[in-house]
Formats: sequence, C-alpha cells, structure tokens
Amino acid sequence: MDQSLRRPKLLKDYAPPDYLIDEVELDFALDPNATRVSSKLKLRPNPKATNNRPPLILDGENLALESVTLDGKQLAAADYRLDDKSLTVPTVPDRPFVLETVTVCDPEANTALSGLYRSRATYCTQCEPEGFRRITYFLDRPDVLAVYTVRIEAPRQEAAVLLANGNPVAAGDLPGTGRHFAVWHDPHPKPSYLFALVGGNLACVPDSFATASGRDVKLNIYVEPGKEDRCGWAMESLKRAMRWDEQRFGREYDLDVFNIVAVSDFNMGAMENKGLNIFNDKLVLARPDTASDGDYGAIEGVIAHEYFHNWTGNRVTCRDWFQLCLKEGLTVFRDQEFTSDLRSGPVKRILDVRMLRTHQFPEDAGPLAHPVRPASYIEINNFYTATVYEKGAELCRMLQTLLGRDGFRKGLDLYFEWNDGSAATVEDFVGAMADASGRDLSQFMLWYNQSGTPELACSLDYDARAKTARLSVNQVLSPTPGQTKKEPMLIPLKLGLLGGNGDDLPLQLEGGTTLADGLVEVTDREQVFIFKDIPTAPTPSLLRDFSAPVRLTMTLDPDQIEFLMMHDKDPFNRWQAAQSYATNLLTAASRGGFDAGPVTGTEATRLAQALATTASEISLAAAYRAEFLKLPNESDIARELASNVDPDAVRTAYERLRATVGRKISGTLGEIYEDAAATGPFSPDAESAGKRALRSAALDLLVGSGEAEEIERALRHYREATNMTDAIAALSILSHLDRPARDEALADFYARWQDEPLVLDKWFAVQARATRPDSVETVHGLLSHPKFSLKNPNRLRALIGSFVHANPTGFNRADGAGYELLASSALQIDRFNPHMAARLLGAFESWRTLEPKRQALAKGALRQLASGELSTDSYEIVTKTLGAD
Ligand code: 0A1
Ligand code: ZN
Repeated sequence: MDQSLRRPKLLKDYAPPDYLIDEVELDFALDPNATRVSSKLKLRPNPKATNNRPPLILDGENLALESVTLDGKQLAAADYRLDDKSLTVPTVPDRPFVLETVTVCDPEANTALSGLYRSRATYCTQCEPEGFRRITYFLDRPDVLAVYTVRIEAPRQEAAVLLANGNPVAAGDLPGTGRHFAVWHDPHPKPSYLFALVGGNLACVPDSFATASGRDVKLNIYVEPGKEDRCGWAMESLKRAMRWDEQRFGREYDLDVFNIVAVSDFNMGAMENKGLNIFNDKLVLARPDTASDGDYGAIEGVIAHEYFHNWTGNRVTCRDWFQLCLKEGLTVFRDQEFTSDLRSGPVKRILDVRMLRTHQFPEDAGPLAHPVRPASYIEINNFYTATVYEKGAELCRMLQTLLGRDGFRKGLDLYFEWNDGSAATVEDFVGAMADASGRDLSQFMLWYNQSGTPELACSLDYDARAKTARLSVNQVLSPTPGQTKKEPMLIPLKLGLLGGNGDDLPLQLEGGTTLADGLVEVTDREQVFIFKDIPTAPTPSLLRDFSAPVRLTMTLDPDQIEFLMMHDKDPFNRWQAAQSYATNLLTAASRGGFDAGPVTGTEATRLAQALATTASEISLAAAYRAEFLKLPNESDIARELASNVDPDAVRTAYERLRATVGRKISGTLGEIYEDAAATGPFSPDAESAGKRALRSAALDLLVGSGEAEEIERALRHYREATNMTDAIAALSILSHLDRPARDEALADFYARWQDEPLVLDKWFAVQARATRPDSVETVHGLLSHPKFSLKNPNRLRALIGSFVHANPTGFNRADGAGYELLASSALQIDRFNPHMAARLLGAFESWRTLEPKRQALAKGALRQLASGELSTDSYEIVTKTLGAD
C-alpha cells in the first residue's frame, strides 16, 4: 500500500491548479475489455497559479497509455514520466498548448463501478468524485472547467444508443463496419466529475417540456427494453421538478435535451451529470405492483434532486471536494422544499427530521464526526455523508428561516449571478446571502466548520406577579474528534407559548419587540429571553418546525407534554410531543434492564389514548396521523440512552409499548384500519399514499398486541394486496413473527417476484431486517442463495446493508456474530468495490455507546479488520472508528 494515499488532504492546503483546460475533445471506441480513448486537451498555464513553470501532472489510474503528443509532436518515453496515479510532462510551453493522449481501459474489469464500467450489457460511467481519471489522463479536480465535445463509436448491434453530455450534433453509420457513431457537444463549461457517457441497447421513453421562456426541451428516459411501462412516474416527477424550479427559484433548464438513463449496477442513488443523469434503476422504475409508496416518493425526490443540481452543482460547481455541501446540502434543501410544496409540508418535515436524527445525529456523536465542511479527508468517497447532505440542508433551511423566504431567494439569485460558470466555496454562498440581506453572517459560518450536534438546554420560569415568562437557553457544545473547544453558534429558535386553552399567546419580549413569527436568535452560550404580559403559566413549545439541527433538552412533566400532544398549533411539535412522551417511557424501561413498568403502566395507557385521539382526527392529513402512530424506534431510543445501550433491552421495551398501545386502543385502530381502506384504483398521490400509510401503521400496532386474529388480519392484508405498498407493509410486519403466516407470505412473495430484481431486493431486505434470534443465520443462509450476488450494489445493500444498518438486535447480537458477519463480508467486498465496503463498515460508528461486552466484541472485530489488507476507503473508516486506543 502506497502510504501517501493514506495521508489526509487538508482544506487549508488548497492551491489553484497550475494549468487550466479550456476545451476537451474525446473519442471513444467502445469495447468490453479494451475501450480506446483518444483525448485532445487545450491547455494553458493558469494565470492564478503560484508555481513558476511547473510540470504538467495529469491524474490517471488503471489506464494503458499508447501515446502522448504535445502540439502535434509525439513525445518519446524520456519526455514524460508515468506512474500508477499520474502522467507527468516535465516541460510544457509557457503559453496555450495542445496535449493529446491515447489510452485503453477495461470496462468489464471495472468492479469498483467508478469510471467507465458495464452494468449488464450497458456501458456507463460514474465520475464523481474522482472517476474521470480512470477514463483518461486529466486534471481531475472540480475547479478545472472545460467545454467538452465527445465522439463515441461502437458496433451498432452491441450499442444502438450512444449518449454523452450536452446536445447531439452528429450521428451516423460507418459503412461496411457494422459500427456507428454519435457526437455530442456540451457548451457549458464543466468539471470532469460531471462527464458522462452511455452506450447500450436501451429503450427510450420520450417526452418534452416547454420552459418558461418558451424553449422546447426533449426529455428521454432510457431503460432496459421491457421496462418502458415503469417510467411514467419518473417522467411526471421530472416535469414537476422543472416547473417548480422555474416558479420557486426562477431557474430554467439550459440545453435542448435532458436524458436520464437507468442502470442496474450503481454504487449510489443517482448522478447529476450535465444533461445526462445516470440513475440506479431503483430510483426510476415504478409500477403499482412493483414499487411501494416509499419508492414512488424516493423517485420523485431523487429525480428532482438530480435535476436541481443543474443549477446548484453544475452551473455553479465546487472549488474543491471540501466544499461538497455547497452543492449537496443546498440541493437536498431544494428537493425537500419541492416535496414539501407538492405534498404535506409537516409530514415531509417529520420524515426529514427522523432521517437526520437516525443517520446524522449518531454520525455527529461518534468517531466519524466531521463538520458539514470537513477540514480534512483521506478518501473523499467517504464524505458523501448524512452530515454533508442532511445537516448541510439544515444549514440552508436555517438561512432561509433567518433571512425569510424572500431574503433567501435574493441571496440565492445573487449567488448564481456572481458564480455562474465557475467553481465556488461556502464563503461565496454565505457571502451572497449576507450581501443580499445586509446581515453579518460571520457567526453563522461556525455551522460549516464546527462538528457535533449542539444541545440547547432550556428552562422556563413563570413569574405570576410580574406576568412574565423567563426562558433560559444554554448552548452545550461537546467536544468532537479534533475539536475540543467550540464557539457559541447562531441558532434560530422558533417557539410558542401556549395558554390554558391551547392557543398561542402573543409573544412580546421585554424591551418591546413583538415576535410575529415566534423566532428568537440564540447567539450566546447562555441567554435569557423574557416575555411579558403572560397572563398564566404557559406551556412552552420550543424548536418549532425543528428550526435548527440541535438536541433540545427541557424538563416538562407528562401533563405538559400531553397538553402539547393535543393542542400545539405547530404540527411538527405536536408530533414531537407524542414522540417525547413515548421516548421517556421507552428509555426508562430500557435503562431499568428489562423493567416493564414504564411501558405497561398508566402513563403508557395515557399515551395510547392520546395517540388514538389524534389518529382519529379526520381534519388532519392521513399521512400525518400515520406518523403519529409510529412509536420511536430502536435507534431513537438508543440515541437517547447515549451510553451503555443493550439493544435487547431496547427492543423489549419497544415491543412492550407497542403491545400496550395495540391492546389499549385496538377498537380505534380497527376502525382506522377499516375507514382508511382504499376505494378506487391505485394512485400514488399524497392523499392515497397517506391512507395506505395510516392503515399500515394501525395494522402494525394491532399485530403488536399479539392477538391471533390480528396476525390473521395481517396475512389477509398481504393476500388481498393489489399493490406493492400493501404487500410489503404486511410482509414486513409478519417477518418478525415465528408463525406459519410469515413463512407463507415470504414463500409466496418469492414465487411471484423471483425474476424481478428490484422486487426481489425487498424480499432479501425484509428478512435481513427481521428481529429474530436467528437473524444472523438467516443472513448467512441468504448470502449463499442462488439469487444473491455481492457484485450488485442493490442486492448487497438489500441484504447486508439492511442487516447492519436496520437490524440493531441482529447486528449487535450478544455473541458478536453480527460483527463477524459484517467484518468478513466487508473484507471480501473491499477487494473489488472499496466504496461499498467502506459504507457498510460505517455500521460500527456507534460501538462506543453499547454496553461493555458488546463494545469489547465490536472493538475486537474492528481491530481484526485494521490488521488486514484494506483499501484506502475502508482503512479510513476502520481506523477512525477505532479511534486513538
Ligand atoms: N452527486 C450525487 C451523489 C453521488 C456521489 C458519488 C457517486 O459515486 C461514487 C455517485 C453519486 C448526488 O448527490 O445525487
Ligand atoms: Zn446530490
């Protein structure tokens, strides 16, 4: 192992490139094992470079170099240097020059799925973050922006469709050869990570879109032949996203065509390559019988996300990979707003906060914690994290909260105006926001640079004589790896004070300010806000709409929480109150070992009744009522416990509370279940999906009661399902049971869907997630199932990913078998796809929060891994997870 690969790269070491590339011409002769790439680069010395007459060093990996030509003259071997990471030309002209290379790469041998590879028979590419260097020698960094012209040639029989970025300019046959070609030109300068190429025998589903200014854009979705009937939802989602970005942010599409290609082998969700998005087919293909409402929602969101990147990421890109959140956080924020506008805003907020707390909070609290803009990394592939994406989005949301919607829009317009066609930094973004609003946002920058979840410790004291309510807020910023001391942050805190009838009291700060929007800004470590003219002791509703990504701690008694659960005008906090009430019971039960009291006693009954009341309130959206019925899950409870976690005690507490609720309000749940039954044909719209979600949530609690007739009901739900949403909901509820109903449903599902890979993934996933004492053995068994393959990322995620990330009792089994399973499979995967291996290994991130015995076993597994041969990707995760000792 070349140790230099393991040396951290530092943000502070950024230096502009020595050379710039203005134009690129690429010619591809596609071949499964020997694709020839002829490249012509128009280069010039960078006027901003700090070095004097530096050598030209191009990145390149896994390439066979055939020739190098400088200004038309072929170079002799002595004129350049080659190693396995780069091509160096020591002496180049001090003026614009042309460098041509011819290289050969092997798409079929490319198992890492980075660069040019084959997904089944289709040639496709993935260049973010550093895959382009596996295609040709280049300055493979995001601050080198060039205009690309790409010619692709291939046998027509093998690849009838040839696509690249931009607009098509020429195509035709090469007579007598059976070969054909296509030429594409992308007029927008772009970094190499946005390059894409596709070749294959794909079917095309066409459509079009008229932009606000009246231009006609051709839209195409390419899929494997036979899948054309599953593209309708993705296409509709795309058009909705295009319209929304025009209306909400004034952003229009800027090429004549927008192509989407769905492939079966993809390391991530999708990729925003300019004009040629490449998608994991899971996020394109949907038909009511094969895709669940969750899939429909994910497709809509990710199609929108990649489309929105056209402005936030592509037109304005990142100067370096430390700035990843500049495009990702902002684009996630934009896709969240899109979904929120199109569907239920409060439900979207609840789902996003759930996601943040489940994935980002543990990251921020563990050994892999890093700032939204990291200051250092070993392998950038490891930084496509919940912190960069989800917390990054929260920072944009806070800016919108602080500046108002109009202020934020003005700031964003200015950001585009100043940075269009170039590579920007977080400072450019926040600077534009500051300029447009006239606000000093320097304290806000801490959000980008300080890791860890701030805790807001709050208390409210009411003074009956003075009629004032005194809110004390304390920011607690705990140390995180590499950051021991932290500065107080600027935290937007939305709040309300509820009077006796549940209405919001007017908020007037002492000193005169009236808070129309209930927003205060916390800027100091300790701060006090005094509200005047408060007639009676109010009930505080703090952090409404989850106005900042913080952990709020405040002691409220059960009556107050119940009051909020029934009356809070803020739908997010009303839901939060129910969650807090349940969490308090669940943590008390888990802490007490296996103490059933808190989850079976009178408070649990009160919770059940309060849930029944809200879940029956028909004026509320069905999807919202469904969220209300979902109890905090095992990861919510473990996070709250924070240390000495015994996953078995947590699961027991969860199941007991679920049983209590299921039993105490079975009548109401039964009615909800019946009332929410579908009346017409399947439709994926928000309201119909909400009803299905509500029905499943009720069913889950009913089955939790353990009554035989409820298990029968679940089996009926499965058998009578006419869509995937209902089928998979029932299957997943049954999957935990040790009953014939489970086996029947699983066998039926397999028989029906064994030849549909995306659906079969659900069958693997549901078993991997099932809470059963033999889940490790089940997963082991499935690893050798004839339909299982480690090489397909979706299948891998479905089985191993679901097990390690979504089956806490199985993965953390007391004998350490779950850890061994992960360690041995990750080692295997690491040899051919390091990116995937490293992501799986992230499952160890919370090992220090476990009880001592499991800690010791997890540590043993990590140590064993660390002593083996690891890729840079896995090395970084394993060593950082282990920490100093
Ligand atoms: N930019 C994409 C995410 C992505 C990142 C890396 C990939 O390959 C290693 C692929 C996709 C997005 O945010 O959607
Ligand atoms: Zn993205």
